Amino acid sequence: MENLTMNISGMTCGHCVSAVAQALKQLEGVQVEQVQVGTATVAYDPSRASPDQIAQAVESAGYEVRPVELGRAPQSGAER
Ligand SMILES: [Cu+2]
Repeated sequence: MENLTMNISGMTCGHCVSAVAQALKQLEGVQVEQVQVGTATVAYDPSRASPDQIAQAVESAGYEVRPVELGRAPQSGAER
């Protein structure tokens, strides 16, 4: 299992937390580790799920995802 932590914008309350957790739980090969307002961490099986799929599930729940541990998003480190 690999870990994936996402920054999620658009989350404001407990309802958002459960909506995101729900969306993640429906994915195959994904285990929800922690969901909080603004961030979610999952463990996933790379042979069954990809970070893209995981991010997409959150996005289709209505939130915007910025992956922080994909190693491919250019990070300026100047995010206020
Ligand atoms: Cu909410």
